[in-house]
Formats: sequence, structure tokens, C-alpha cells
Amino acid sequence: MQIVITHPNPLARQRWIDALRAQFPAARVDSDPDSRNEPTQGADYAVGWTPPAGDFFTRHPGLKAFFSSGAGVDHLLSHAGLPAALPVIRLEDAGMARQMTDYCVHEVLRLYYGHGRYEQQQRAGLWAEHVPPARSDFVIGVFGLGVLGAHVARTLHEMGFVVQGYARTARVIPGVQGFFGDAALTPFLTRSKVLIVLAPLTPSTRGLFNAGTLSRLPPGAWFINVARGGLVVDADLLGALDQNHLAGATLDVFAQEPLPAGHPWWTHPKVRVTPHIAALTLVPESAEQVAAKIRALEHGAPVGGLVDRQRGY
Ligand code: OXD
Repeated sequence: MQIVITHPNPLARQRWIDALRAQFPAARVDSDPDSRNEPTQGADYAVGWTPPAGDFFTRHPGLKAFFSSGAGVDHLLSHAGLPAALPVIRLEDAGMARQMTDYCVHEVLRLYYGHGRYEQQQRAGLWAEHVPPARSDFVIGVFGLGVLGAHVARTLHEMGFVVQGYARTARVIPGVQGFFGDAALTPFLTRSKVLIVLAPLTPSTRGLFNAGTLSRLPPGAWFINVARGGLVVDADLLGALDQNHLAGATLDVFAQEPLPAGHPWWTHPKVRVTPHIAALTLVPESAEQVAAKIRALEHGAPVGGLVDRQRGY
């Protein structure tokens, strides 16, 4: 068996090679292009992130599956050479749900207890306490109830927050009020004092958060994007912040990454920026999951995380 690893980050690439060689000692596991420069018929399985444009898929015509080394697959589905019938498989949790939940809980607690104000007060030498709002006035909306979104919503509910969730199709999470389908989007947004965006980037979510939808959020709402920058129209978010409709935004993902020097988000007083770290790929757990799925596929068994190309996730 031959497995090819393609990843723009050399460190991540080497970690995947080492982890999968440990899982499959008899297999050939190499980076693409093959570092040993031996003739190759192409790999059986590919694992990675943003395979290079050009002839990657023609050099590996016998692939049985491509495993995304992340939860998202937009980087693959937008590849012009991706064969239409090639199974694409995303990571399922693999340690990401815990990290994503920690990130969102951290932001929510900071907002709820007003720590941003206390930081400003410290700089001004000001001693003043603020009583947090009633929890019923601090509704948290989670847009996207996949593995990660559902974990975030469930945890915030268990912490005593009022949580509502939005998904394309019905998804029951005990204690979390569900809003499903296009018609439910506006009622969902109008109650979300904190909006956490955690949905995949697909043709139907691209640019979904624009002047129209952002204006549906209640005045003083906070916008958190931990999904993909492409879901948001930056100029419209900037407008909503500058017109004081929104109190602020926490952004972990951007239309262009790394966020370019001079971009308004770097210095905007109402924006908190992190460099796409809300949920990192943990290679040991992820390689174990990928290896288990490769073994299942080799035995003709079904695997989870198979991407529906029509839906885009
Ligand atoms: C992912 C990501 O898709 O890190 O896993 O964004």
C-alpha cells in the first residue's frame, strides 16, 4: 500500500508521515512529490491539506480516497483537478471539539463577565464593577450544528447559558432550541446576542453574513467566526462594527490567511484576532482515525466523515 502526504506546512507534513509510517510499517508513506525519487505508480490513499494545483491528481490516478487533515474540506472541493468520483473524507472531531469548545467558552465568559471593559478600566486606572446581564438577555446562537457546533452548544447549555442552534436540517440537542432551514434564519439571528459561526464554507454559506443578515442581530451583539472567513463579507462586518450596531467581533479565520499586513482587523478596537488556532489538528489522534478508516476501507467497510459533494461537507 502507498500513502501520499501533501501539506503546505513542512512540520505538519513530517508529523503525518511519521505517524502513518508507525500505523502502517509495511506501507510506503511519502510526501508528494515523492522525496525518494523512485518511480511510483501513484498512491492508494492521499492525506493532507490544499494539494498543489496542477497535476497532483493525475500523478495519483489510482487513489481510493483523499483524507482531509482537517475538519473542513473546502480546500479540496475547490481544487480544479479533484476527480468527481474520488471519495473525500474529513476528520471527525479527533480532539478538535474540545479545543473549539474551550475557545468559544473562553470568549463567551470574557464577554459575559465584561473582562474587555475591565482591561480598558485598568489602563485608565478606573475601579468600577459591572453586574453581568440576566442570562435570559444573553442568548448565544450557534450557527452550524455539526460535530464541533453541537459540542460547543451542548457545553454552553450545560454551563447554564441560554443557547440556540441553527442548522440546515433538524438536529436535536437537549436543552438547545433548534432553528432549521432558510425560513428560520431571521428568527434565529434576531435573538442571538452572541453569534458563533461554526458552519462549513459551501456555495450556500459563502458571504451569508452580509449587511442584511448582520443587521438582523440585536443591537450590541458580538460576532464570533471560528469557521471560515469566506462566510462573511468583511466590508459589511466592518460597517456593522463602525456604525455601532455590533459591539465587537472575535475572528479566528479570514478570507485570506495569513491575514495580510495592514488589514483593518489587525488594529480595529472592536475586533479580537487569533491566527486560525481555535481547533488545531492533533496529528497523533488524527492519524489514528485516518488509519482506522483506511483499514475499514481495505475491508470494504463503510467509514464516517464521507463528504457529500452536493452539500459541500
Ligand atoms: C479545519 C481547520 O478545517 O483547521 O480543520 O480549519
